[in-house]
Amino acid sequence: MAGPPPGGWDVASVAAELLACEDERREREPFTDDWPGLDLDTGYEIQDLNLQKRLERGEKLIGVKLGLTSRAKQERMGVHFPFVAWLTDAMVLPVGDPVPQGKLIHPRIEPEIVFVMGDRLEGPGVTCAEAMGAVETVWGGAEVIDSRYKDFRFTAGDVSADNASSGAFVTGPIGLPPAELDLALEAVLVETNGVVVDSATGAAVQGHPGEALALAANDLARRGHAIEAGWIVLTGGMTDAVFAPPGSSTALHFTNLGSVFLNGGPEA
Ligand code: OOG
Ligand code: MG
Repeated sequence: MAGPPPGGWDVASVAAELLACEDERREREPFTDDWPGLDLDTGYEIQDLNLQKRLERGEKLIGVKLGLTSRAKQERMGVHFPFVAWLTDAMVLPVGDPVPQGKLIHPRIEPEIVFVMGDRLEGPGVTCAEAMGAVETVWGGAEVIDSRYKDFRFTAGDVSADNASSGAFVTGPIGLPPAELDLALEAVLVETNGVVVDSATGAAVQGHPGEALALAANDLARRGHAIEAGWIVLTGGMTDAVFAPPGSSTALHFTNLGSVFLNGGPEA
């Protein structure tokens, strides 16, 4: 296996290995098998180092994503608290494009409430109401997650280091000002290959997706960042994610925010 010997990992070598896995579509075992001390904050250091590398290679920082904000996600992944990761323009999937199988290892799709920020939001101490006051528009979205870890097996440290399994995302057809929606009651139906397999409302996400946004602002403040005007914020999967292999079709139907369709595309 490439990379330093087991137990010889540090922030720089884990960061380099994770970006290499991403670029080469190579999965691996979680680092915490060898380095149990890789905790959430160390994961954030690794994530930040790789953001720097993404920017150096020409990607643009366009926002943040939250991970594990719903009970459905926390229970499935076995990590019981939410965290934040970075979004760059390389992760934007154009509407109508298939799941980018050629770039991903084992993509899964999850429905998310997505915010476009009108104002800057800086923690600590941000409340849900303040957070919602800084939102310009609300969208339905599909995140295509892709862990660099085999079978999506990871701890909080592994997954924060891996930029929260970032892959790609696409937003739906309708953007509304937040005052026009009761987001806790905004529902989504998850349809795979023509069968509705799951459903949830916005309340699944920390009680209200605005709470997830506040959490992101407050967590980023700890790391010396704010959420900037114009940024996109993915507030976290409302349901468990569904597999999206070649040949599959996934549709996410939101009550007021329209439907998002994603074709699994041809074999990579
Ligand atoms: C971690 C990524 C979580 C979400 O919305 O909860 C995430 C994973 O499930 O692999 O993007
Ligand atoms: Mg997600």
